[in-house]
Order: sequence, then C-alpha cells, then structure tokens
Amino acid sequence: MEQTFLMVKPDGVQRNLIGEVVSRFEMKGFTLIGAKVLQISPELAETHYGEHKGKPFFEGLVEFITSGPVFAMVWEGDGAILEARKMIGKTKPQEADPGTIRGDYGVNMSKNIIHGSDSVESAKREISLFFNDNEIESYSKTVNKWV
Ligand code: IDP
Repeated sequence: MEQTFLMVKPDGVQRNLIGEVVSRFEMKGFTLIGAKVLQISPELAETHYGEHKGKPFFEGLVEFITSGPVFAMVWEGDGAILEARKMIGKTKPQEADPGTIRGDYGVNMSKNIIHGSDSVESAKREISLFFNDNEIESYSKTVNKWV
C-alpha cells in the first residue's frame, strides 16, 4: 500500500476547498490516515521546497505557503502517489485538464490550491517533515475489498 503527502495550500483553505479536496480522494477509494491544520514556518517551507531554492519564484513561493494555514494530509492507497498527481492536474492551472482539482478551481500558477508528492522518495521525505509517527493511523476499511 502506497502513502502520499497532500496539502491544501493557503488559497485552498481560504476558499473553503478542504472538504471538496478530501471528498475527491475519499470517493476515489483512498484512505485518509493523517491530517492537520498548521501554519508553516519559513524554515519548514524552505526545507519542503528545497529543490526550488535559487529559482526566481522561490521567495514568493515561501512567502505564499507561509501566508496562512494549510491542511496537511497523508493518504494511503494502491498507486496513491501517481493517481493523486493525476487528480491534482498540471502545475499551471490553465494547462490543467477539467476534472482535475487545479483545472476545476485554479487560475493562477502560484495559487494552485494543492500540493502532492511526485515520487516515492518525496512522499517519504514530506510525510516525515510534516508528521510524527504517532500522528498517522494506518488502518484498513472493509469497503476496500470493493475498491
Ligand atoms: P507541483 O506543485 O505541480 O509539483 P513544482 O514544480 O514542484 O510543481 O513547483 C512547486 C510549486 O511552486 C508549484 O505548485 C507552484 O505553486 C510554484 N511554482 C512552480 N513553478 C513556478 C513558476 O515558474 N512561477 C511561479 N510559481 C511556480
């Protein structure tokens, strides 16, 4: 069973999209095994987005992701990392297909609603950055035999 880290960004929280985002992944058949609202510190933001350090948009990205609370989640399911990325859509909302979260709700590249891990390695890294082991409850649902 694969685990992925998803996060509703400050724009998604302010636009009341937490429930919509959670609903999409629940209805897909994935299992929510960790979740919390938090205010990201500049240090955590710089570590989380470390791969973008030095790029022209890095400072704005850190400023934006720390501009208000986020909703951090860990989801579990078969192929959850890649499937979640498909459901999120392309980075630029204008290029994201309708039916994806960014395609349906996003307009602006920097305010693109949601983050999702892009590989097994980044999922592991991001989950451990945002969650302690005792904040994650992995469990099976009886309905999963139908999913
Ligand atoms: P992803 O979120 O689709 O995985 P990444 O390339 O990892 O995309 O970039 C992380 C975040 O940084 C994006 O979601 C977006 O908010 C922001 N970003 C990426 N590239 C640009 C850019 O060229 N201008 C402004 N913001 C950007």
